[in-house]
Amino acid sequence: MTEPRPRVWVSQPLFDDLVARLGEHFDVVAASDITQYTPEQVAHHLAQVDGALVSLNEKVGAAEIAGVPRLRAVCNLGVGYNNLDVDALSRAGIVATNTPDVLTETTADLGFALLMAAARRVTEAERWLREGHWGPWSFETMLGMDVHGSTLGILGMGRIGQGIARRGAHGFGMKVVYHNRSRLPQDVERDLGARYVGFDALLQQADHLVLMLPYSPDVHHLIDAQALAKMKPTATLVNIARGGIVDELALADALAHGRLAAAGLDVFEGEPQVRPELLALRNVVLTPHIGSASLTTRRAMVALAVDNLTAALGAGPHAGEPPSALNAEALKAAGFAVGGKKIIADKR
Ligand code: 8YV
Repeated sequence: MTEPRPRVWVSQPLFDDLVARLGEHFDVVAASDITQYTPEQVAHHLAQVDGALVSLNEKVGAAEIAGVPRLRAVCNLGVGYNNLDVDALSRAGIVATNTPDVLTETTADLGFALLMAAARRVTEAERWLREGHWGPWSFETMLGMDVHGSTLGILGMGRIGQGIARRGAHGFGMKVVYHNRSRLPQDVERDLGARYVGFDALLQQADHLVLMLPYSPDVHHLIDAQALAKMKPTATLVNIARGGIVDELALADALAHGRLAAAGLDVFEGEPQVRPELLALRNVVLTPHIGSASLTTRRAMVALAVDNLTAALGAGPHAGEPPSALNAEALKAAGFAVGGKKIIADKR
C-alpha cells in the first residue's frame, strides 16, 4: 500500500498556478474565498493538515497549535511574522518560514511613494481639486515640504530600510540618519550614505521619518505622544512596518493640531479597521497594507512560500532545506540537517 500524501492548507485564495505546484506533492485544501478566520477556525484547519501556508491575518500561536498532531510546517506570506508565535512553533517541532528579500525593493518603493505623497500633499491636493476648490488661483496653494535635499530618518535599518536609504541618498540627495538595534558596518553605511544616530536625535533631526522596524511587544507604541513631540512640526512620518508601533490617537492629535505636518500610513493597529480619527484628517495618506503589492512581488512571495512549504515537508528539490526557515531548531527536530537559513528579525 502506498503512503497517503501529506495534506496542506492554503488559508487564502492565491495565484492558482503557483498553488498548483503544491498539488504535485500534497493533497491541497485551499480557501476559494477571502476569509476572516476566528482563532478556533484556524486551529480546526491546522488540526487536519501536515503543513499550512498562511497570511498575516491568521494568527498562529500556542492555542492554535494545541491539538495539531500532524502539523509540521507553517509558512507565512510576509517578511514580518508577528502573527506567528515562533517560540511555540519551535517547542512543538513545527517549522516556521517567512518571505524575505523578494519584497525588499517593492516595499521600499511604497515607503518612498508615501513619503512623497505626504510631504507634497498629493492625495490632499487631488481631493481638493476633485471637490472643485481650485479657482481662484493662489500662490500659496498646497504648500508642502521638500523631499530633495532634506533629512531622511529611518527607524529600522534592515533590508527594506536600506532600500529607502539608497533611494533617499542617491536619488534625492537627502541626508540620511538612521537608528537600529545594531549599527551597520561602516562600509555599508558609506555605500548607503547613512549616519547612525540615537533614537531621540533621529526624531529631532528627521524632516521625513520612515518606520521600518519589526513589530514586537517591546516596540508597541514606541512612537507615542512623547516621541512625536520631539519631531519637527514640519516633519512627515511614514509607517510601512506594523500599525502597533505608533500610538495612532497620539499621531492623529499631533496631525490635527499642527504638531506634525503630515503622515503616510500603510499599516494600522486594528487592520482592516482604520481609526475614524485618522480617516477624518486631510494631512494623512492612507493605503491598505499594500507595501509588497506589485504583481511580480506578490507572485514571488507566493512562489517562495510554496517552496518553503514543499521543502519543510521533505519534498521537492530543496527537501529539508526551506529557503527561509525562521527556526532552524525545528528543522533539526524534524530530522533534517539544518540547511534553512535562520533569519533574524531585524534583517527585514
Ligand atoms: C504583507 C508585509 O505580507 O511582508 C510583510 O511583512 O507586511 C507585507 O508584505 C502583505 O502586504 C500582505 O498583508
